[in-house]
Order: sequence, then structure tokens, then C-alpha cells
Amino acid sequence: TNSYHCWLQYRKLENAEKYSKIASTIAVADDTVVINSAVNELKNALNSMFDITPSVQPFPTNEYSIVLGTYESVDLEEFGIARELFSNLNEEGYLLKYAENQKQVLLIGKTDQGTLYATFHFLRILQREESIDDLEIIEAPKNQLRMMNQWDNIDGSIERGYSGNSIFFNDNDFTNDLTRVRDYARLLSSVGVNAISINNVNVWDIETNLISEKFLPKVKEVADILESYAITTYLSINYASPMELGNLESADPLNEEVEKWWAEKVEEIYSYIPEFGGFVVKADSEGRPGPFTYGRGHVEGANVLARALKPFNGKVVWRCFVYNCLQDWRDRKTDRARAAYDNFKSLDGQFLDNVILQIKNGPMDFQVREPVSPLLGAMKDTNQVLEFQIAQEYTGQQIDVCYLIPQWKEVLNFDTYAKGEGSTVKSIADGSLYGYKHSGIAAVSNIGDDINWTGNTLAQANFYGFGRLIWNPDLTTDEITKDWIHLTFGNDPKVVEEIEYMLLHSWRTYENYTAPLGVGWMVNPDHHYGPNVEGYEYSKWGTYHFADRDGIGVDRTIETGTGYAGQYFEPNAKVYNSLENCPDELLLFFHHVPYTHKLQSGETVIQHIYNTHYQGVEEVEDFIQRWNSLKGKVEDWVFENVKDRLQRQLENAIEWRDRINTYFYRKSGIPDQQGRPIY
Ligand code: BDP
Repeated sequence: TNSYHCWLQYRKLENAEKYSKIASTIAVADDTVVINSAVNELKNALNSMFDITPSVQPFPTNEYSIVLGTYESVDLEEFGIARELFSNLNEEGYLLKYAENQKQVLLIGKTDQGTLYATFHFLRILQREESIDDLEIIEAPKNQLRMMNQWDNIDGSIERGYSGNSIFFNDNDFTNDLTRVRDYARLLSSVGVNAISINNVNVWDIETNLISEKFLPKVKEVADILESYAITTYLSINYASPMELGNLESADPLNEEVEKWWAEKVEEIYSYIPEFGGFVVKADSEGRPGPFTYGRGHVEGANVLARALKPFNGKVVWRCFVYNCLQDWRDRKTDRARAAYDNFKSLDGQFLDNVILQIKNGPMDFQVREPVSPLLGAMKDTNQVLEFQIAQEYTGQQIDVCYLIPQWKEVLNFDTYAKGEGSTVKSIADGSLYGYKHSGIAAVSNIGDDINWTGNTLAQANFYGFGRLIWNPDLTTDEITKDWIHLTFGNDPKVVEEIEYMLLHSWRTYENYTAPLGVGWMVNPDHHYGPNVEGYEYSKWGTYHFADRDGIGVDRTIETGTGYAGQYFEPNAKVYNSLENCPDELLLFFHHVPYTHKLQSGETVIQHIYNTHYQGVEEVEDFIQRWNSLKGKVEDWVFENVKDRLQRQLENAIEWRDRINTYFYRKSGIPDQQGRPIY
């Protein structure tokens, strides 16, 4: 199936003539590994889109050509371009320009990395058959670190993976054939991702050895492939490594032997991989070891690693997903939502400057609807990176279609008011609000070794959209979505219209038939697919909805609740704290209310629950009709793939609807005003 190629299909062009002048020659001004990757990509793409074999020549050449180089290797003055154009661009920026003589298309990076991105951008233009007559585009990424986190285990399984096994690991080793790693690198760099951690954040016994001589040669092989697409490799580490690998008696970050062990370990890693990026660390979280064991905190914990990495320009990505996962549900004052802020806020300014705190977008855990984490923006002297989850753990597991770009846009545009009005999350992530030295956006990957990478082919849109969006958070959802559909499915207007409709409505639809009004959870424990209203209600994870016969919701107000609402800057704190002003979609996240409470929409909570759950199922039925109308217009394999998953989505939605509606009907005793059947 073509689905393997995702948005890099390089379909034959319908109107190839308009570019044919320049498409037969590639003129190359530099010889670097990254530029060679760009040349190869371009060669193969032109071959496939134009059905020609382009000749590759050194620049300069007199031929009509596509020129690949950097602003240092190509004499721009000769093309009437001022070099200063590049002085304001960051290292990853580039220029695309049809030279005035109309003989050369210039793909010019500030560095070779920029050239690679320029090439992928140009290929998008060709595939979408846009005019190049007035081509002049200057681009640079807004975010510095644009990172993918694999949750791959070395046995080949993937934590929260919904599309097969790992492409990196198999049977307690790296996979023999790294072809797919190379193709993955192409997909990543085509959307501008520049860093990756290749193993799960939960590092168990064998994975601990990834930083040992047993595996480092293999890590190097993988890192070389990724590096040839300008992607820096990171590893997740086990905080207890000094004990497990070094036979030390402790992993206390203030112990001198431990400090020395890390310093030597890091030196060893860099002797294999000079371009190594650093460590991703999940410490003192969900049973993983960390500095707490020794009476130390996150600062001491992270800084010992940072000191070791510093001489090599390495970074510590320290995750803030830290909470008490063994809490007593009867203690209503313990609130998991508070945890990240309570753990980290007071540590501002104490981390070394190569430490970056990685913070999930919401305070709980990637639910379909959560408020933005109040920790984002709350530490002005500490580097922060935002974490999204592309893997659809709580959003349909790549069976149900749930396009997350609209959700991420809302997060990025959210105003934290950290430094007054306009302190958006995107301005925190891009480092501009506080002048962070390092910052950016990371996400949990949704790919595996399924032939189409993502299980449901429509889930490719989340991967693509993540890359494009974090390159430039100001792109509109519409632009990103249209690009993905055209590149993946071609230009048939009916196909574009139906798929766009489904994608753009799918997040709301998923929200409609699952947990209502921001309260979250209500999923089956452990695997997290499908409804189970009380699945997490009486357990230790801190994930409750407190539904009883009188009402539902978590009181997180300042006066009578957990006080979580007070973690926000004003006016957000006031808005969330207020029953009247709290947005409907987050009402039950912040307030415990009777079922008859009237929402801002005018509906009661109970009637809203009934309505949205009927509506959610109807919307999935509508998606099915829309998709069925595309039979013969999209590749058969893809048609069947999505059709099959939509059917499973419908079953899932029905089950959710019936369980939720029945549960709340029985609890509240209030019938549906519209008299629809409740089972
Ligand atoms: C949760 C997942 C769990 C991860 C954890 C994390 O259920 O598998 O290990 O997040 O982010 O969403 O560390």
C-alpha cells in the first residue's frame, strides 16, 4: 500500500510541464551528509513525480536546475540576493526562490539542515502543484527543540503503542534491518522534527544497558542514520544506573562516586556518538527510581546529570509527570492535578542551564479535555518544554479517529497571563516570553511497524500536523489539514472535503461520547480503551469524578476544594474558580455540581450528558457514510483500513453512550427530556 509513504508519496504530477524546465538537473553546492540526504530525496521524488532521472551536478552549472546549498556555499549576490537576508534567520532557516533569470530554483539553507528543510518544503509545493513563478519564501522554525519521544521497549513492544511493534527494537536488541529507521527519519525531518529519544521513558532492566558498551555501537548506528536527516538522538535513562550498571551502592546525586560515574559514563557515550543529544529522565514517577530515595530533590537529581553532560553540550530533559500514584481515594484533599506545580514551582532558578523541564500539556494525563498545566509559564528562570501525546492513548487508540491539531492549537494559544496579557503557551514554548536558553515542544510518537505506521491511516495526520504545527504554531489548522490531505490523497475535491470534515469534527465527536465536561477518565483501567465509569473511581491513581446520587465533578476551587484553581495566574484563577464563569467544557474538572446545574449553554448537566452521547454516536454514523462515499476514490487498502476502524469506533461509541447514559440516569433518576431509550 502507498500508505507506507505517508505524505511523501511523490505521486506523478498532473501538470508536470510547468516545472519541467528546472526538474531535470540538481546542482549541489556542498558535500555534507545532510545535503546528500536532501539530494537523494529530491532525486527520488523528481523521478517519481516527473518520470525522469535527474542529473546531479556540482554547482555552479549553466543548466536549468534546482540548486541545493547554503548561504555560504552559493554566491547569492550573483542572483541579486543580499546575504543579509540570512543574518536574521536562525541556523535552521532557509530561502526558497526562483531566481530572476528563471533558470534556477534556489533551495538555500543557513546551514545544511536548512537546505534539507527547504527541499522538503519545495517538494510539498511541487506535489501540490502550486505555481513557482513568484517563488520566494523565507522560513525558520519558531521552536528550538522539536522532539519525538518513542516509548519503545527493547523487547519490541511499545508502551501505549497502537500500530504494531517497534521499528527500532526487537527481541531484546536493535532490529537488524534499519531501513525503516531511515524512512522514519525522512518522515520526521520532512515535518521539521530535529530530535528524538528512541526508548521508553520507563527504563527497565535491559533498557538500562542502552548506555553501556553492549549497546552503544548500535545506538551509534541508529544515531548516524538520524543525524543524516539532522535529527539528534537522545536516550531515556534509568536513574538507578550507577547501581545497576556501575555496581555502586547508591544513586544519590550528591554522592561523589555517583557524580564521577555519570561523568565517565557520559564521556563514554560521547566517544561513540559525538552528536549525542542527552538524557530524557522520568524519575520518582510511577515507581521509577529517582533522587527522592536519598532525601534529595529534582534539582540535585537533574543537576548531577547536567554537570556530566555540560562539557559536550548535552541536555537533560527532566519530566515533570511526578505525582503520588499511591494515594488514598478517601482523602479528598489530595489532588493529582496539583502535583506537577507543587513539585516544581518552588525550584525555579535552581536548575543548571542545560536542564529542561518537560511538562505535559495538562495537569492530569492527556485526556480528551483538560485545562492547560499551570506549571507552564510559572517558572521564569527554568527552561521548559511542552509535551503532547500523539499516540492516542486516551483518545481512541488509533481505532477511533481523533484529530488532535485543534486541541494542540488551543493549548498553544492559551493565555497564561504569566507576564500579563499575551503570555501564550506558544510564547513560553518558543522561549520568547522569558528568554529561555532552551525550549520547544516534544511529543509521544504514534508510530510502529504497521505497514502504514500509525494503525489507522487517518492517524498519520496527527504525526504530520504535530511537526508542521510546532515548526510554526501560527499555521492554521485548516492549512495544515489541507496540506496533509492533498499530499496523502491527491486533489479530488470530494475526497478532500469529506476527509477534512471528518478530521476537523473528530476531536469534538470523541469528546461527545466519552467522559463529559472535562472530568476525564471513566476508561477501563490499564489499557485505557472503552468505557468504565468507575474503573478508576476507588483506586490509588488520583483520577476521580466523585459522581453520586446528588452530583458530579471535582471541587478544585480555592475555598471549598483542593485549591488547584489557585495555581493559575489571574484572571485565569478567578475564571476557573467561579461556577458562573468556568467554561462549560471544563466545568466538572473544577467544580462539583448537582445534575440539575445549568450550564452556560442553557442545558442542565444531566441533559448535556444525554445529548452529547446520542450526538456522538450519530456523528460517527455520519463519518461512516462520508467515508463510504469515497470508495474507489482512495486506494482500496486505505479505504478498507479506515472503514474497518470506523466500524470499531461505532461499536465503541455505542458502548460509551449506553454505559454513560445508563449510569447517570440511575444515579440521578432524572429522565432524558427527549425520551430516548436508556438501557
Ligand atoms: C501515562 C501512561 C504511562 C506512561 C506515563 C508517562 O499511561 O504508560 O508511562 O503516562 O508519561 O499516560 O510517563
